[in-house]
Amino acid sequence: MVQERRKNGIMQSPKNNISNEVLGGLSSEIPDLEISRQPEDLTEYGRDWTRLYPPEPCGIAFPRSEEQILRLVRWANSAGVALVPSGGRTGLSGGAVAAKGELVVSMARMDRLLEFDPVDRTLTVEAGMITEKIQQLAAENGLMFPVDFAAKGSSQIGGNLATNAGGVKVLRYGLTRDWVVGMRVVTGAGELLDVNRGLIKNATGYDLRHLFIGSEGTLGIIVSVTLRLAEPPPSQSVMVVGLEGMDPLMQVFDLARESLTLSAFEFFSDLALSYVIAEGSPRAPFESRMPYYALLEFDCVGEDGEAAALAFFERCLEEGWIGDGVLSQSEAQAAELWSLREFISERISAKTPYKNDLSTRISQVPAFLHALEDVVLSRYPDFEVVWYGHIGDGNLHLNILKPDDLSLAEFKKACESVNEEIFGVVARFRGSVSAEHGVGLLKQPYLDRSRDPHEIHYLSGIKRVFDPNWILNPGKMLPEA
Ligand code: 2HG
Ligand code: ZN
Repeated sequence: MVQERRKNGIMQSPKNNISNEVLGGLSSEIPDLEISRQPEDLTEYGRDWTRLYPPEPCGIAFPRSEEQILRLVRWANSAGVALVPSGGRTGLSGGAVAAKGELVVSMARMDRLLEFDPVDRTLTVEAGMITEKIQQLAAENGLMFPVDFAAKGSSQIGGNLATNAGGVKVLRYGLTRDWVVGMRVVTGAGELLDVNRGLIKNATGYDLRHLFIGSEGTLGIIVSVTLRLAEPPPSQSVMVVGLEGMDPLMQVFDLARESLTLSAFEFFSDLALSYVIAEGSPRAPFESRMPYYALLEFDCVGEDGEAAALAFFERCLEEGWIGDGVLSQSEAQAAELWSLREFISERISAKTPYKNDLSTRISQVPAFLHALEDVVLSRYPDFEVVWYGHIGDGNLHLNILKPDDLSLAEFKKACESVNEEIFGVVARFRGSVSAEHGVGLLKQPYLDRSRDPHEIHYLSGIKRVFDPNWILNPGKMLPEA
């Protein structure tokens, strides 16, 4: 064993040495399967954007075909090796983290376009295709893939399905779930399913599509996907307005829904803005600084569109709901305004934020925000708390930033001690402890705050049906078997 360690030149834990032998068996079983044990790959592919869990995978497999995935999953069942299905690893709940010697199954080599069908208006692609590439392919064909979020340049469509990704256009276009008409999946039991086959109508019993969507790689490995594409909207404008407090937020939202055709209604606090503009680009939207900001994107065609936008803006000013604002005059300006919102997550990442991704029904948002604000002010007086989110969907991102002088462990403990109260508020408002980021490892201990014991019992039962040996992403979403 010692010799083997020296031979590989990698310092490995005993667990990984055991896996060394086992992995040798995998190479004999599937000789052309690419497997990496390079330290930099183990680090990179063993983690996602959470950064709270040290990566420790035993290896990274890069399958290139459905057949290889099928054989890999069958081998994992017989060898008793846990697999972590892995996309672009942009997740924020640790769903793609391999911290316990698992074998990561990266979909990076499976990113081909399989078919575009202009009549069905569908795109069939392998699961490793980057989200932005799908948007481009749709646009090249005069159509649109409307699921959109800041991580689109790195995230993969398989991961989008596995987490039922939301993002900034849910208000108008819904979630990833709404655009999936077919998928091919290798179940944890090692069977290939061809689910729904591109059909719009298919009333033949349980729709398995919707079990795999949002299952966080715990039921199967998604191999390829058929997506419906949308008609692009008319030309869009972006407006950013400054708000004195949280109360006017919903009044502005109500009026905007009534008088404009909204594609997005986003929200962020001044602290979020400070982090985004700290490096000089993008710039603040206007001179005055306000405690909160809302970003609206909406249809704006010609002079009539512009007039409606200005009338909306003036009414908000007259009512005293907003203190300032700006309306984009070009696509470049619209993009710069969008970056004020979309860059937040990346610009605060150096502060190792502890993330909460909470939701309630839209009608409950104002009271929900106040109740959370009370907890935050009384329990985190020393921490910087950054508020932002998709307020038009009732979804709030609450990021607590780590002070430089606190260790990661101390910081995590301090945040977790407040979770009881945060999740108490969520429970009171019948909300969710994970609106769009998934449960993964981070929210696993809190699953019972959003799902009752009967539901969790059924979820575990479903897991057992598709993954009887519990080899797919064990410990994520559901507790370890
Ligand atoms: C966003 O809305 C993403 O920008 C990331 O969902 C949220 O970093 C976060 O908490
Ligand atoms: Zn978000």
